[in-house]
Amino acid sequence: MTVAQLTAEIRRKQTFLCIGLDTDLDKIPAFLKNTEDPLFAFNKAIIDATHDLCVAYKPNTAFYEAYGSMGWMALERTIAYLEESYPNHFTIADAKRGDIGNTSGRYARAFFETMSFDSVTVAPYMGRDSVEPFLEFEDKYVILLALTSNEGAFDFQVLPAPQEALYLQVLRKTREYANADRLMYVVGATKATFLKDVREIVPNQFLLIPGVGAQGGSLEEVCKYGLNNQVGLLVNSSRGIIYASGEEDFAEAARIKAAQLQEQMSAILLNSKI
Ligand code: NUP
Repeated sequence: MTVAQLTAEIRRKQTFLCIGLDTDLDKIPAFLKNTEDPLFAFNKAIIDATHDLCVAYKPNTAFYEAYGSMGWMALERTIAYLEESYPNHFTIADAKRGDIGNTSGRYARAFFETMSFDSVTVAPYMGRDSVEPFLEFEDKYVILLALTSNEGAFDFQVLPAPQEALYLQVLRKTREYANADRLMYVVGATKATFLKDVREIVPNQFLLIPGVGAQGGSLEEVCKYGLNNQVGLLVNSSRGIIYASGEEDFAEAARIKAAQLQEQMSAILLNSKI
């Protein structure tokens, strides 16, 4: 899926919602736990109930790795199901990888070839040669961590280094790695006001914004500072949607939460005439 196709889907569906599939066996409804592949059964029900309200799905690989080969298989089934049933959704492997070049190349192969994700999140700490192997895969996207949503982001990411904050230098340097249509950035919704500075350096790139919902970020604030004239945002909520109910009605409850966000997004797009 290209960025142009993603933008067209956002306009068509009036939503830039990304649903996080952070599927945790301790949190899914009890009746699913006796099924043959509970993680996949949960994901499939959530996807079937919400696909018209969002443009992207983001499984965080940690939630699958935690269960060993069973978890990894559920992740493979989930991405295959999305590709087969809902091919117009952008898929993000939230894996936060990055290593010396040949190792990054293997990570890229795992997510782009063995599984067919459209994009993967990458930590930029090891620099250009750790990111480039991911960029070698045509029509696939790298989403670099710029300013993360957690409190610990203030430990290093905002330190002056020395001219300006480290995360701003990360943006300035890494935007040379590839065009805006191959690189995206993570900026936490909990740091919405920082988006003003982010947009000065990367006006055209898509931003993946986690932190709305369980982490308390504000969609309005994010949009105020982060929207560009192509929309340019994917706003993720994981727990706030997928665990709306722990009972048999979990998928309908997830749909209601996703629909609330979709309605807000639609109103914002209308008001800002994008
Ligand atoms: O800065 C980041 N913050 C963040 O929460 C970068 C991320 N990739 N995430 C991920 O987004 C996090 O690991 C989780 O998968 C999701 C947020 O989930 P929730 O707070 O909406 O449940």
